[in-house]
Amino acid sequence: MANSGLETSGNVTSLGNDRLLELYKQLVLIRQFELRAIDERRQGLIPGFIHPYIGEEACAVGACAALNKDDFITSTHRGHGHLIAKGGDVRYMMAELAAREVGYCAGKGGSLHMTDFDLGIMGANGIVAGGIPMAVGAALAFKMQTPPLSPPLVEGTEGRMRVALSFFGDGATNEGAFHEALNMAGLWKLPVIFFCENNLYGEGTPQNKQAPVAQLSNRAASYAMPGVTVDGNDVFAVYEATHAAVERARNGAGPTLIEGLTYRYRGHYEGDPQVYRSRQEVEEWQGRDPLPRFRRALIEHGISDGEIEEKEGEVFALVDEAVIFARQAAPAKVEDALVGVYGDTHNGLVF
Ligand SMILES: Cc1ncc(C[n+]2csc(CCOP(=O)(O)OP(=O)(O)O)c2C)c(N)n1
Ligand SMILES: [Mg+2]
Repeated sequence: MANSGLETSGNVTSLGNDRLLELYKQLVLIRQFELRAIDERRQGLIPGFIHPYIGEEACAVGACAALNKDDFITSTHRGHGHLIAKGGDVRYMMAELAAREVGYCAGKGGSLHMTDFDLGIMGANGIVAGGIPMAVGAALAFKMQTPPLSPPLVEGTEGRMRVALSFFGDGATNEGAFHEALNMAGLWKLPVIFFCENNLYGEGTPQNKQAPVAQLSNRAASYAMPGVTVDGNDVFAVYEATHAAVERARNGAGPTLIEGLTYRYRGHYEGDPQVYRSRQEVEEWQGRDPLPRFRRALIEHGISDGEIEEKEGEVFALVDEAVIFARQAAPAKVEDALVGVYGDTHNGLVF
């Protein structure tokens, strides 16, 4: 789609069929994890809020496919998909949603704060645009550490620039933090990728009532970086744009703003009455569902129905296991509420 100065270099077919099947598994896992979490919440296992990502899965999966394990991401209030695509463990995620002490934040953070530093996940974030400056900080550290001052997490990557990728919504691009972060990243040519998931709404406000520009990638021009708009429901398009941005960042050429056009099929939060949009609009977007679309692409690549169904079976088993894990785990204890607040450790993590 629209492009200003970003060359695409990642050839998605070079990923190979095994990798394509893994990406499909991630798409299905994100969706099934959330459908199950919604169901378990109704039945009382999960006490807090859930902002479902259903419909937007291709953004997380396509973007994270272009990253390495030791690259970092920041996420949002709609973060389950980002965590799963970066390798998050659905057992600890479900346990966190259920406020269990084995959960990602010891059962104290819920959906909005899940973090796994070992996987480069700097956390979901309840503050709109809050993760964007954090990614810029990580990118500044990566730039200062290249060649690395300490041994790299992944062997054989000495001297290679790590990158940070920040996921955020269309609404976040109207926050001051977005503009300040892009300004600094553009000025210092930091290895960071800004990934805007434009799902057309910030809560119940349509995007055209919150921003004076229709194409949000145009905002990149103010900060001297390429801006590109892609079909955010197409894993291939997202992967290729992100791959190009990552190459650029690793080579020291600086940041990129990517806008993925997508749509959430459920409410802003689970329970949202959704009075601000029509059923017809939702159905139109459901016709562009990223999952059946990627499934068809796999068949075109010569992958069989049987191989695909095997992956789907693995997903159902993982989600079942996650629910059993969460149900059987001990609840977080009130007396532990302040543990981890002031620089002590929990499960080996320094807070
Ligand atoms: C700084 C800040 N302002 C307002 C809110 C309340 N809020 C939570 S989500 C949201 C909408 C965000 O829209 P967008 O960035 O497009 O993300 P989406 O929900 O569409 O994924 C708002 C306003 C908040 N959490 N933080
Ligand atoms: Mg939005």
